[in-house]
Amino acid sequence: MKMGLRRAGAFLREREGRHSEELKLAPSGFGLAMVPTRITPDGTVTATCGYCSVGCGLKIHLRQGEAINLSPARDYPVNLGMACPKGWESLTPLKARDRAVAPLLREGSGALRRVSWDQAMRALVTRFKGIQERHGKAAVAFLSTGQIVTEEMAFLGALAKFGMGILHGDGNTRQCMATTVVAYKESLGFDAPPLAYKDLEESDVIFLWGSNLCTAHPILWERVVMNRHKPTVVVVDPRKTETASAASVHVALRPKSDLYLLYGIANVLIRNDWIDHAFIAERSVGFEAFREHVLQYSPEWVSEHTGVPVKDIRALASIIHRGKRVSFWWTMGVNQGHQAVRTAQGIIDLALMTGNIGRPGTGPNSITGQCNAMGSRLFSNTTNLLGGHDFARQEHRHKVARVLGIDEGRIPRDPGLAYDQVLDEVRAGRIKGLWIIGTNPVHSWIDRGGIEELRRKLEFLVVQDMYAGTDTARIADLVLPAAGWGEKEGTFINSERRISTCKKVARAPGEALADFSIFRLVAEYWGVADLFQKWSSPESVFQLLKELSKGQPCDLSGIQDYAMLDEKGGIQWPFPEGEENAEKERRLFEDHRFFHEDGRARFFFEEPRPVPEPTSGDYPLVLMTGRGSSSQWHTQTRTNKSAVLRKLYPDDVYVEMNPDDAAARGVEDGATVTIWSRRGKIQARALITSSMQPGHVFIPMHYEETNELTCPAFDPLSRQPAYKMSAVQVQRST
Ligand SMILES: Nc1nc2c(c(=O)[nH]1)N[C@H]1C(S)=C(S)[C@@H](COP(=O)(O)OP(=O)(O)OC[C@H]3O[C@@H](n4cnc5c(=O)[nH]c(N)nc54)[C@H](O)[C@@H]3O)O[C@H]1N2
Ligand SMILES: Nc1nc2c(c(=O)[nH]1)N[C@H]1C(S)=C(S)[C@@H](COP(=O)(O)OP(=O)(O)OC[C@H]3O[C@@H](n4cnc5c(=O)[nH]c(N)nc54)[C@H](O)[C@@H]3O)O[C@H]1N2
Ligand code: SF4
Ligand SMILES: [Mo]
Repeated sequence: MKMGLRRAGAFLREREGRHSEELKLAPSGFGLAMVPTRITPDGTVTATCGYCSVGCGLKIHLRQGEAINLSPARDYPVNLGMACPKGWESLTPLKARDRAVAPLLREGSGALRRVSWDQAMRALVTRFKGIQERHGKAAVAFLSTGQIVTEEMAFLGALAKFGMGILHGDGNTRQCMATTVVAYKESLGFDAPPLAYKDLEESDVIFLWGSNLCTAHPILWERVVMNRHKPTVVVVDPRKTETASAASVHVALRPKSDLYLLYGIANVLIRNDWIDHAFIAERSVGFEAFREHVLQYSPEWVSEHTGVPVKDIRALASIIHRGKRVSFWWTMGVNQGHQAVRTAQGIIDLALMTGNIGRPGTGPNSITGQCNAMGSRLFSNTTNLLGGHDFARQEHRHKVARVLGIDEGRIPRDPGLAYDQVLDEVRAGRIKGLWIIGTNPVHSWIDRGGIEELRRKLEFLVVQDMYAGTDTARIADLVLPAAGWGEKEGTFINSERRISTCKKVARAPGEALADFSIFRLVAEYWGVADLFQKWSSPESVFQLLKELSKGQPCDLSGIQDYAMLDEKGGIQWPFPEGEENAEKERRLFEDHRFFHEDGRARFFFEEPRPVPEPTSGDYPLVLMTGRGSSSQWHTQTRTNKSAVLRKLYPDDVYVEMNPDDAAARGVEDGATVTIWSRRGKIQARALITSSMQPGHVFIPMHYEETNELTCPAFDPLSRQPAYKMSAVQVQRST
């Protein structure tokens, strides 16, 4: 460790020397050099938006290398000159007053005190190493994010698992995309969303399943609007959302009855022989068993479970049959459930049995959530070994060790525990050190009361965030101030597998550092900098990621460098060496060859299981949670910094409820109500609306109260939390 510290001192001095020019400019003396890379003649750079997974291109207008304004990029293939309110307001949260500007360490007195980076790093290393020495390597874990650049995710994953001996690390993508990952891997052989956004313009039938596209992916909805084929848009959602209101057909099924509906539709398709026999016979495995299974799901029986009329179930099958190019898009209404993987696979089954895959306007298409959820799925070294590899496969460990130039013995043989299991280990007293990066679980984790309780069990909690005032940073022992989007370089991967760049167009405040630089410092102080000599800058890491991806379905090796990504407006994977046409849209499976060894896709199915927390006399209402408006982002650490965005949504928590439920409780619109579940009790303002079915209520996830109510249930295969259904009661507050 001594060695590590000495080197670290040298590293800091070297940094200061290297950036002396810029240090004179930066008031704090710490921000990294401005690198106004690849500025176009009009004085702008295009950077990918740092909020949602649509990945819009934002044209940043610069003065002396620093951002002064932005506008949506017109020549960018994703958004074609459009952006939602969050995108327009991207620069505002950088200037917020509660930015974390220096490391903070909790003193004996309990207060957080400003310390130097050297003190912060010594504390991190001493405390985490001490815990590992006393309780074993597995006693320290990390929880990360889908909102930092791929190069940083890969660095964290490699540093933690190959350098620090950490066995368990997971990301907030578990809350979001884990279901899709398992579903695609099992069904198609790799975590490979087949879509190109253009498919939204080319379908004649579009199913949006458990997706509120207008609110959560507004620019993808614009792409639907651009569709010239007068598509039939079907929205499957218990709520009449903005998206459902704009659709041709709204299927208001009962919460978590999707599996029945999917099998009911499959039943009608099979009984009418509306299926693609050639595709099924030549390109898939397991259809016979699937057929046997769904033949039990008569429309009448399915109607009883879903509340969807028999004639509507038949009509949905008929819509699919009549469609020439049918695409199915799903998000959290599917992924966040107690049987989510099988539900996602039910959607994939429908696409496979009708041959709606590998052609324009088709596909079983999962839309990702965060700006870099796809980067996290492939390169965070959590569920997958770097580059979409498998920890359990010797040849994969060997390849990764060779590319990184490290000893193969450093690579664990399994991916480690999932998010909820990490927290269970904390509860059991076996994990005592936790490093949280770019996520705010005290607000966002299911049943947040549970997680606050865990704080007492931890000996040392490190939180690395842009803001010192987040719910999670406030309970940390050590806060590491991070630069945010716009203050650093790297790449994101969006929902259509497009890799594109982020730009450094602003200085991080005070002593805040890019996550990348923080990971470099940790490597130095931990004494493992030797392992990361090749990891000198985001772009050098990008070169490593290219090498790691070679031969994988997500091969990026044909992309030369960041400049090429900029020139082409991002590039979709796969783009192997030798591939020439970067502009071509890359829809997967055009040759109907899937990533399983035999090249065939698989059918999966399962008996629907009862919901984990059914309603009852004491808790008669179903609580659903999700996105509230296009101007709010998650736990609001960023979006609530913009006065413009704040005007576009209610400040305080509200609950949407049906007029009948409100009347039965004597609740008037705007009244304060008390809502309670088996876990907690909150107050909210009632918003009475017929967009809710009787018996259902909805609370947006953006308010810190919401997860006091949610029921900690998980899909057993993906371990994704089932945020979409808990049992509650509502009463007028007295
Ligand atoms: N403005 C904004 N945009 C965002 C985000 C944000 O915070 N704010 N977050 C991003 C992220 S990380 C994600 S993951 C995506 C999420 O994007 P979405 O998944 O579209 O958003 P949600 O509101 O979580 O859930 C979608 C819908 O699922 C419905 N639903 C609930 N239960 C069920 C059910 O049992 N069956 C079906 N079929 N539907 C059900 C809900 O009523 C809701 O309308 O959004 C991304 N975009
Ligand atoms: N009830 C309910 N709960 C939910 C959901 C739901 O539908 N219902 N949805 C779930 C889903 S899909 C998701 S994705 C999660 C999201 O949950 P979180 O990940 O907790 O939400 P964010 O607010 O995006 O948290 C990101 C944190 O990273 C910080 N940050 C931003 N940029 C950077 C950076 O570059 N570096 C560092 N170090 N920090 C940065 C932000 O300030 C913020 O504190 O919530 C989940 N929780
Ligand atoms: S749709 Fe998503 S990527 Fe596009 S501007 Fe809005 S938040 Fe950013
Ligand atoms: Mo998400």
